[in-house]
Amino acid sequence: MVKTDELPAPKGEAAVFNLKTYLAEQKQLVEEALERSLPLAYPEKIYEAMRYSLLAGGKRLRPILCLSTCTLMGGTVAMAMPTACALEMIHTMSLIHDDLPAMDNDDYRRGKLTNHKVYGEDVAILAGDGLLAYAFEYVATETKNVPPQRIVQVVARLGRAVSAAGLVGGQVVDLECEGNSEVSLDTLNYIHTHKTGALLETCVVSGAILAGAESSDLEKLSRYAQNIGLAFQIVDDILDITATQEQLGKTAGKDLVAKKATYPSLWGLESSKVQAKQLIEAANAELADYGKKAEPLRAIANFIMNRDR
Ligand code: GRG
Repeated sequence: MVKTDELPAPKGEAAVFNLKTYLAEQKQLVEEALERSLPLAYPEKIYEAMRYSLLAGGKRLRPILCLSTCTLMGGTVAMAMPTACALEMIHTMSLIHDDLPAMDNDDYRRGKLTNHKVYGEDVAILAGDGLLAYAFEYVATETKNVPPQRIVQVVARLGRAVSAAGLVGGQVVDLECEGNSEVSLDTLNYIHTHKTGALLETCVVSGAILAGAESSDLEKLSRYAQNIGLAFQIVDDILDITATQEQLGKTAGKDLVAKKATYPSLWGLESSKVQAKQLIEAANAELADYGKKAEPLRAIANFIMNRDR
């Protein structure tokens, strides 16, 4: 049964009904697929730790973006679901590692104790590693009715997104900038286009590749994704200031305490909102050629702007 009340209520009247229903249905499909993707096995401890974080909820935006783009480009949900699950495994791995004491050191994530708080740092590191490796295995072994050359392209994209050219690179620069409130806009953009944007772009582009999209479509969709990726992070920085721990499911107000450079610290809250809105408009402009079919991607972009967690 779809529990729509578990989703954050988007603001804006027109968006409420359709978007909420769409996201709730897609989320439910993803939750069921994730539950099936990782059965408990021996050694139970590591599978439990992996499942603890993978099945802890979250908005499931990354898999939903992958599924929505695949269907927009003429593919099916079934073609994209293994990749959608893999993207969530990779995202979850990055959250587990990000929360470790050696990284961002957080006690709460998705409204629950972080993985290392429950299983210890050693098992949490391994749970992240296990999810990362399994993501690649899962795409390669579970993707059906898709030409192998498209699957290889998706695997390559996933690898790049998590590599030093993606998440890892963004995280390293973020760590280097710790305690430095003089970080330039270029550096801040580098951190977030890599830490947050690279995986979001891979979600969108992978869905399109699986459906056999033309390179002109891939280019438009990449630009859509880059714009929503940056907007997502700006909103994340705003919510760190304006939302509560209950809303976010993780510690709020951390950026201010750590004197971290953020978009609001560079631009102020109001200008940050304006910038995020402009990025969402630019993202939606990339979808102009697809008419009504692109409604889910437009709605997701608007949701990213208006989310409250
Ligand atoms: C070990 C290969 C490897 C990489 C790890 C730790 C790390 C390198 C990178 C950090 C990446 C990171 C945590 C970026 C933040 C992205 C972000 C804004 C997460 C929050 O995403 P939401 O709001 O969360 O979609 P939910 O819980 O809804 O899924």
